[in-house]
Amino acid sequence: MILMKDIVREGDPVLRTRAEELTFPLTPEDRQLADDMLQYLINSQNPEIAEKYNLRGGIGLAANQVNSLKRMFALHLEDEKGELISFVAVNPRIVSHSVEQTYLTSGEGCLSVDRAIPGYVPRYARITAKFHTVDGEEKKMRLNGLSAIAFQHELDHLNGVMFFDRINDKEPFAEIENATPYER
Ligand code: N9Y
Ligand code: NI
Repeated sequence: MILMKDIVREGDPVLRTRAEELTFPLTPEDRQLADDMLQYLINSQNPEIAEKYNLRGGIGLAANQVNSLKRMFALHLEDEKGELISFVAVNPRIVSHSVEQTYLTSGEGCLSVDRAIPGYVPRYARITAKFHTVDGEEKKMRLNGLSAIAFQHELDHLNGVMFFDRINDKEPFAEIENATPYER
């Protein structure tokens, strides 16, 4: 079971390192890691379990954050239509995206960052993503709203990028071109 002590924090070089592509079939260890990452998110969103184990709630988790440079991340969230978006993405990529941007009006946070960093983080409003499941099956998915924002936050982790890298440092709340804000 992944706990907060297993989550790497800001300053650790693993968060600034590009994660490596996986080949199929995954090893039993890599499958276990995928399961554990998704389970962390599920547990962290369950009030009783989160309190018992002191888990900070999350909707996404990238392998870098648990000190592994494997190209995979987990997402577990309910989108604006009330649909459950829950999967592990292996070797994910964005194959196309909208010109329109979006950003969380409340800004972003990160399980690897123990401080609040104010500012808008520009993201594509809509993306078409491709990735492999843990079984090696190729998936193509259109995402928008919160799920698109979260996918981009996680893909950034796999590339060694942190959300605050994308904040305008002179004017953190400067208006973002072509953007429709996302109110959570
Ligand atoms: C976990 C992050 C990923 C999200 C940050 C912005 C988009 C993806 C995470 C810190 C604590 C709160 C939590 C969060 C949330 C957001 C919207 C609606 C409901 C992965 N991480 N959080 N960040 N929750 N809940 O660092 O989930 O934003 O890389
Ligand atoms: Ni993060």
